[in-house]
Amino acid sequence: MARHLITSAIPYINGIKHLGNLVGSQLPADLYARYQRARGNEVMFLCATDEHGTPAELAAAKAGKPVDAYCAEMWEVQARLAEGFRLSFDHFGRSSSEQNKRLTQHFAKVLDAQGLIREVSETQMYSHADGRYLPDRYIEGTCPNCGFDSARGDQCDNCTKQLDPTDLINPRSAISGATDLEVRATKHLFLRQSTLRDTLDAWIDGQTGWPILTTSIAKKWLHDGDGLQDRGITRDLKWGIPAQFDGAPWSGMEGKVFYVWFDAPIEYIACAQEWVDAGKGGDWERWWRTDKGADDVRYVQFMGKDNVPFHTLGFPATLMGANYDGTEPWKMVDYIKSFNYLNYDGGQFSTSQGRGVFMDQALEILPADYWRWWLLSHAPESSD
Ligand code: B3M
Ligand code: ZN
Repeated sequence: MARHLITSAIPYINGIKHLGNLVGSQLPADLYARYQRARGNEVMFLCATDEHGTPAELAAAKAGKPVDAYCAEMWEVQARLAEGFRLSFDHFGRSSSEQNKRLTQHFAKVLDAQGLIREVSETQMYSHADGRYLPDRYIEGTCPNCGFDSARGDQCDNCTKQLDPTDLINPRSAISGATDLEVRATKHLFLRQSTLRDTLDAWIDGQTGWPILTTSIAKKWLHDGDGLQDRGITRDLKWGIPAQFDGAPWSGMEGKVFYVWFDAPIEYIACAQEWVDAGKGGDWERWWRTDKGADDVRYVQFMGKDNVPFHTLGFPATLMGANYDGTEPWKMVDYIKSFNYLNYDGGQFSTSQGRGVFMDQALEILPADYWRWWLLSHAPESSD
């Protein structure tokens, strides 16, 4: 009996997901998990909510709720909708769990011990109108790469380029629209991804049969322009995992949290720990540590194309970096299945604009199996 570890990209907590989100990650992952179980294979199928960072803070503020209460409520809503669509997760976790907090802080400590973290003094946008720093999605502007006028501070949704807020042309606050922004100095931890560039490049070259969509996006960010840049893994936010070393203070990082894209993929592992702590199983390491039984596991990830850079470069850099000296051999992904966008009425689905059909509405219209069949038979594999 072969063993299959399967993860779906973990949806942001900031509202009910639309059918475009569903068809690009959770639904095909569920199809694959059911297929492997039907073949008699042992399956561990994990998903969770992605609860940190600016998407959560912005959505909670809009709903007028404290962010922790908002997340708890929305986790419940997303878990019920997943049941409604018959998504057969072995566990549906939360990136805000204690398990993920401990594991994320552990990775930061190990990466630092391997010499892969450096402190960087950098500049950040401060908004006088909003009385706060504006990291990531708190800021919008024109993409310096493709000219798209609604690029966010962390990434351009049009060309997928990863950005820093200070890269944006004509930046504005996503909260108030204010443009009286001041550039201020602040200190952050950076993951020295550039050190791992050749290792990552060789690792991707060594994969056979990956979808061209996956490898082309990974190769683009490895080789285009300045290549793979070191990335800031902390933020000046209140909500998130405190930037500490295995729970001990990290001098200079007081009041800062880890960047959501640092802790979110680590939740794939923490989710298996949550599965154990929920009494559903006894051993998570045989899925995640190759020195503890995971060497014969086949690990497949599912995601939309906008998530590919973080899964082909960012998260592998975390895992490879933690094993730089060979002491923490984490299970690396064997196959990354990525999807183009499902469009709605000639344009993109949009959560922020409420454009499209959302999971709750869909279930009011038709039973889940109709949607499952239609979406999976129209999955956007070769183009949007
Ligand atoms: N939450 C983005 C998304 O929902 C992000 C995925 C994280 S996967 C570790 O599309
Ligand atoms: Zn762009």
